[in-house]
Amino acid sequence: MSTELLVFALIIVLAVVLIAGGLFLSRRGGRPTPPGEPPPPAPRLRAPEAPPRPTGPVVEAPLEVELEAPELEAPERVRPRLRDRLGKTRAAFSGALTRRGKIDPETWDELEEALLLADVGMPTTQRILEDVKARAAEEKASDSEQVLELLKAELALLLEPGDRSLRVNPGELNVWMFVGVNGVGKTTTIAKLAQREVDEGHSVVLAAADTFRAAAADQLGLWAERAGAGLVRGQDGADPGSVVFDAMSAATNRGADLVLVDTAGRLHTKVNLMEELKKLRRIVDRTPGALKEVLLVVDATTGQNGLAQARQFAEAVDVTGVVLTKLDGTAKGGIVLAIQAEIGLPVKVVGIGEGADDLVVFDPAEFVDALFD
Ligand SMILES: Nc1nc2c(ncn2[C@@H]2O[C@H](COP(=O)(O)OP(=O)(O)OP(=O)(O)O)[C@@H](O)[C@H]2O)c(=O)[nH]1
Ligand SMILES: [Mg+2]
Repeated sequence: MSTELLVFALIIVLAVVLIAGGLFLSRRGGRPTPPGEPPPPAPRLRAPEAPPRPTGPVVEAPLEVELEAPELEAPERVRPRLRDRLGKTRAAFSGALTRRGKIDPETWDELEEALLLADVGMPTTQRILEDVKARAAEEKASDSEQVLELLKAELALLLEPGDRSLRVNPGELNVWMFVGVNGVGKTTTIAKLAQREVDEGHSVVLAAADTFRAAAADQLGLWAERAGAGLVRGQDGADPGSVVFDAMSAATNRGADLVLVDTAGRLHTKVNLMEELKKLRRIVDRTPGALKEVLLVVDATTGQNGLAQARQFAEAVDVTGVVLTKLDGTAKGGIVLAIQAEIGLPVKVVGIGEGADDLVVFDPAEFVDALFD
């Protein structure tokens, strides 16, 4: 064999090795994208980058500002479903018409009992019953299956009106205030919403205006860190108004989108505490148009007492909507209907657990579906 032939054979072997190596490496790089299919999105492993620190003089002592959002690993989130957490209220509602068949006076008694058990409250229960009875007569409904369908339609209709959006106008300072009695879930709700808003790319500052309860600001600080939000806090016992003022200045200086104001829990019957809340609102109102939401947080497990709270808070600070918490552990979910029908306040979001993701935007149709098997 000549030297030329040997060289030729060597070149062929080298070419085969190079092509095989190339193919192997491209497989390691992942599934090739078929023509016409968009490339898969890159996995998001980090929280959005923290915006720069404020440039101007922001906050005077003794307030503390932690605006550098920490870089956190953003875990994959699985949003819980309302239906899965509404078991107890559903049990109360689905027990409504256990006796299937022809409508008789007992059908209506059963329905009334179920609605009251689910804490819909007497006035709203009566209103629902009257409407369903009238529709049943109109449509000449004769069996309980039809009544159940009419009931669903009536509940959806009752919950339909109301603006359920939580507003964040781009390019301006937006403030949401959270108010309510003690222990209803204000701070937890702020944490959940902060997480959601940061995930949506908003720059968020939490204002720890609960300076009354020791450790309240620490609790908020922990949540701020987890969510990648900034925090403005005062010392225990400091004037909550100054915390709100400084949080708004800090947010303006850093160009933040949203300030979430955590207020101390207070009894709706305590006049001086309700006056303090009005004052906080006035401080936010000094920046015209900044206050987008005043959210009343109501604990669903307190049932009808939530209505009295809603009335007093709405009167004091002009509430824009309700956050109904702890819907996961109660059969009293019917309070949603009472709040809407009797106070005219839309439930905007509901808390269905203690974790950062346990919050869902309230959707009337989804709620009504979730109430029945
Ligand atoms: N099961 C359940 N628990 C909740 C929910 N929301 C809040 N909690 C719990 O309720 C308790 C009180 O929550 P906080 O957020 O501290 O309530 P708060 O209104 O800020 O309380 P104060 O600041 O003391 O007035 C905590 O144990 C929370 O984990 C919810 O949707 N479901
Ligand atoms: Mg709190």
